[in-house]
Amino acid sequence: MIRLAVQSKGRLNEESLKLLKDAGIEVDDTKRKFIGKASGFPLELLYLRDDDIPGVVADGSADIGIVGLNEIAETGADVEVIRKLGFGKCRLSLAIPKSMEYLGLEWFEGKSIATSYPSILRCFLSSQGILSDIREIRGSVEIAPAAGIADSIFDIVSSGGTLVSNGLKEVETVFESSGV
Ligand code: PRT
Ligand code: ZN
Repeated sequence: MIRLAVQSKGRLNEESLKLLKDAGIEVDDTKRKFIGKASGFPLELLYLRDDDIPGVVADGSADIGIVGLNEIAETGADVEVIRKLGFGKCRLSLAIPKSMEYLGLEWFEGKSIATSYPSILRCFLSSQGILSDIREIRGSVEIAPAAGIADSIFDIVSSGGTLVSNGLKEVETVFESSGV
């Protein structure tokens, strides 16, 4: 029996289950609980929050998982990426209020940056020799500058629409991600 960890709900859930379906593996999604069984294949599904997937694969609680590469990088979990999947594509970028002039990374020196990905950001900034005040927030990162919580943000960008509607502009792409 193989145990596969997938996101229980959210952006990767549907595509993860579709991948199984396309491979001829039926999963009873209507009775979704913590653990699900597949029919026609010796597979057990663990439905988890995406943040927890790298860890359960690393510690062997699951044999394999489907998760965003960004979560693997952020958690630093000791897992092997065996395949990039064609969905969940996004990037992690730095963004600042659109009225501000931006000439380069030095802009961030001494500034505060709100993010849910402090580890990836810390690693990037230190590689660039920039010292910033990283403020970890769990959700709605894009409202932080307007709310006066931080000068800028480091967040997931896909179409860029969320940044625009919050009066922000993307100035540096730091990390490219997809489902893996
Ligand atoms: O509940 P759980 O913890 O499992 O889910 P979650 O809320 O943490 O994650 P979820 O479901 O939002 O995203 C899961 C994964 O999808 C992420 O870790 C990424 O790998 C991937 N992904 C791909 C995205 C996006 N695209 C995306 N656009 N994750 C989030 N967004 C958000 C982003 O945070 C921002 O608020 O969408 C907004 C930006 O989108 P645009 O199109 O306006 O730029
Ligand atoms: Zn999450």
